[in-house]
Amino acid sequence: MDASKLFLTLTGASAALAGSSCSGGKKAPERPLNVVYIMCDDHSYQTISAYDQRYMETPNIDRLADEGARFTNSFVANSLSGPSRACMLTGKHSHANGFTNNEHGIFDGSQQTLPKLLGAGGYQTAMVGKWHLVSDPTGFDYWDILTGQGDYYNPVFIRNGERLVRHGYSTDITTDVAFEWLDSRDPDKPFCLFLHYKAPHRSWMPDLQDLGVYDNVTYPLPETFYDNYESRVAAAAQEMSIIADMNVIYDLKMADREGEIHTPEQPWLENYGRDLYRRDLAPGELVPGRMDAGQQAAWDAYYDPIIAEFKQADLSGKELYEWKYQRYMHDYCSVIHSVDRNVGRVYDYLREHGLLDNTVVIYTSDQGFYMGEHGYFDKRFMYEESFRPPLVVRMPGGKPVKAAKARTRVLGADFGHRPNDIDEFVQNIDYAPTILDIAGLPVPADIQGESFLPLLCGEKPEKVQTTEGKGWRKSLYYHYYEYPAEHSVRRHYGVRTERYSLMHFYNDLDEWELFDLEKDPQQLHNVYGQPGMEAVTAELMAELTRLQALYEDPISTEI
Ligand code: SGN
Ligand code: CA
Repeated sequence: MDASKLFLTLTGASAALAGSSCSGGKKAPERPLNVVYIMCDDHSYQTISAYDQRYMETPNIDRLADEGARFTNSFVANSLSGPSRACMLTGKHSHANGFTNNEHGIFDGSQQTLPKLLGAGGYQTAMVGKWHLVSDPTGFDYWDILTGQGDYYNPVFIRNGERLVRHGYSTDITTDVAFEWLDSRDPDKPFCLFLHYKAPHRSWMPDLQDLGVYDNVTYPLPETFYDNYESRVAAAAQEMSIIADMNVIYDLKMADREGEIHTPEQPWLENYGRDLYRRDLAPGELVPGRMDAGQQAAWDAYYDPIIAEFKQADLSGKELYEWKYQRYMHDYCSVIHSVDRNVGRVYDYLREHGLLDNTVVIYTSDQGFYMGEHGYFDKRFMYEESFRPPLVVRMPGGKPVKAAKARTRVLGADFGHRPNDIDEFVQNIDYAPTILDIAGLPVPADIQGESFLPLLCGEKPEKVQTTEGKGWRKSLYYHYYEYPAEHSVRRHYGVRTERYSLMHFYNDLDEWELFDLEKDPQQLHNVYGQPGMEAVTAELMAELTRLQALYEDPISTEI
């Protein structure tokens, strides 16, 4: 192991455990520490009120941030579910852990992973909820996973290899299963619980109790909703546009009981009946992953009048586009309402069982998501909204973190400033080393991420392995692979520094994009090749090359 890294590992862990800067000089947290790692699927920072107050309130997630830290420069290495999960489990970029895309990936469970390292260090580990890595989980004491993407209603789980259907709503059930495991664990050993919700993945089906919860809200249209993609070829070539690709039946649930609906602008919808958007729904007996008759009646009671009104309105053009945006936001935010409630349940469980003072709670998502920015839904791009997952960490004892003074500017997103913000660049390859560090366990040298526990302890790291010169890392590497595939986002890799984002789209395109996030936080103007950008471009190219060499990315279309 790199000596400086070892030093950081030890100082970080000891600061946390000795309760110095992390506990404000008060009573030290009991050791060893437990970890509850909560990860949603596609949860945008825009729909967490700790980050953005425009859309909805998330008091339970906000409380975690208030009682610890809010990360304002948190990024992923590859903005897609399976790859993101593999990065988290291994602490390595996609090419190094072998799981580059959802379509062809099968996670190699024989490799070194976080749960195996925790287990060897005396921890109990459980993986509950969305897994999405195709092969069975390895290295966990207990696993109870949703099949594939998972279903919202009456989902199928695989519990330590045994298939079973659980009745109810996915987010609630996933929390219930986690509680059952927590209740049955050995109380004398520390634990790490991976609690992975399927919500709010497409097609954004709310819990019955939350249908209509935001019906009186009109969501502000993002400024870039009607982006014309001028100067950005790949940005235009995608198929994740709310206007062009979001389906009013499949995504927005607008098939009536007769089964057919179509609009002049989307005649191809003619062939789609209610079964398409209702793949989670079926009349009659309980079918795994589908609603039962009672659930369906409650669903229809809410949707039928909306469907009738939609048919009657016969919208087209901008009226239709903006109606789609509103419907999308209503569904998505209603799904998050349930997630936030369940985060509250987890908090209450920890409090009621006396675990809040010796447990670190992490809340994040497998990637960021578009809430209509650039006209998009989905993720995948290295553009800011999908590159940035939310990340908040509640520290044992619940005191706001006192972040060290050296701050990185937050460009490309407008979060305002809070005293417990950690503005340094972190990435999901950092989660494994951070959790090992929290556990007081050594971080193997081949892990590519860095422990950010020192940042949570208010320390200024002297040096980390990915940085030339002093201090914390100053740039991030990104690589997205899933193309050709759904949504048609081209393969690309790139480098993000405090001010700039440089990316190269390759395969059947050969396009570079460069954004000055200080002048153009919304990334509307690609300045690659513009006069005056030569020196900056050369510097960024050198940094990109350095990172590709450091991480040993072969840049091959074969992977
Ligand atoms: C599904 C969705 C896509 C989504 C991918 C990946 N289509 O294929 O919209 O991009 O998952 O999402 S759907 O018709 O099945 O809803 S990921 O978060 O799992 O990577
Ligand atoms: Ca996802």
